[in-house]
Amino acid sequence: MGQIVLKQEGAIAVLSVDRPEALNALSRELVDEMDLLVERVRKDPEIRCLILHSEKNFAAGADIKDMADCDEEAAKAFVFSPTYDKIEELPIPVIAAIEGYALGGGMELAMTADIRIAEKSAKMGFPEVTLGIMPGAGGTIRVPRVTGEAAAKELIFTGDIISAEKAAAIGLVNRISEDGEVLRDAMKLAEKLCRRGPIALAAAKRTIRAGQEEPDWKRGIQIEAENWAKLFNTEDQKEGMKAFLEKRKPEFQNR
Ligand code: CO8
Repeated sequence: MGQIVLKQEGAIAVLSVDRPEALNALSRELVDEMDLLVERVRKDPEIRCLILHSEKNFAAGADIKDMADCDEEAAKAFVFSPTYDKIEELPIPVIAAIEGYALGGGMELAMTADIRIAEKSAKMGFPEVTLGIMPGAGGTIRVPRVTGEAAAKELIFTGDIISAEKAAAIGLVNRISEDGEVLRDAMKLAEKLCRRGPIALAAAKRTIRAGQEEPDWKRGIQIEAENWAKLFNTEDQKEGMKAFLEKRKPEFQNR
């Protein structure tokens, strides 16, 4: 216990792995702990943005020592996905701020975020095939979604560890920060998102996801129109538009 930490600064929560001796590799116990903290974030209406960030290394993958002796049954029991799905489904923006290595199950954790920022010298990749396995916590699903299939296949098939610059070029990260600045930049972005309407942000997040999963684009457009119209039931819509007309900044409610 105690290898994962949740800190809160106002409306922003920062979830960090604290296992420097193993480059923040993710053990099963650690992910169990993470699950409880993610649940806490989900239930706390004061939290409007979550940042995933760990000092020095984001996470060098799932713990290889934990997995080395698994057979198929034990591997089936070795699940990170429910926790990762919970993060992706949080009704608030999630930002991954990546320092050092983000590999395998570590990069899959970063893929649950809505926005990824990497520092200049960060190193990312999916080295699973070099260990005789493949990504197993959403990598084969979430990576092609953001990079397109061809870039995802190159990354996952080669197991290459790539630079922040290459990651940005294929859309794996949104942007690059100077070394040592990534958490500061993520906080700045989070502060901006916290000033936006939280109910509208949650609806936009839900609608973008629904659109990606909806094979019929006309149905996607319809879902968008329905979700858009529902926002006119909210105080935030009244406040946002009133504030615009009164030439002042809006004060949105907690989610
Ligand atoms: N698991 C366990 N220990 C690790 C891991 C890891 N993933 N990564 C690093 N460590 C440990 C090392 O064993 C070492 O420990 P010790 O000091 O006790 O020997 C310590 O961290 C420092 O590591 P290195 O000495 O290797 O540091 P280097 O700077 O020389 O190398 C690397 C850094 C390149 C990051 C190297 O450590 C490395 O290659 N690590 C493994 C990376 C990897 O292959 N990650 C993918 C793991 S598989 C995976 O994530 C599958 C996900 C599927 C999830 C599905 C779950 C259901």
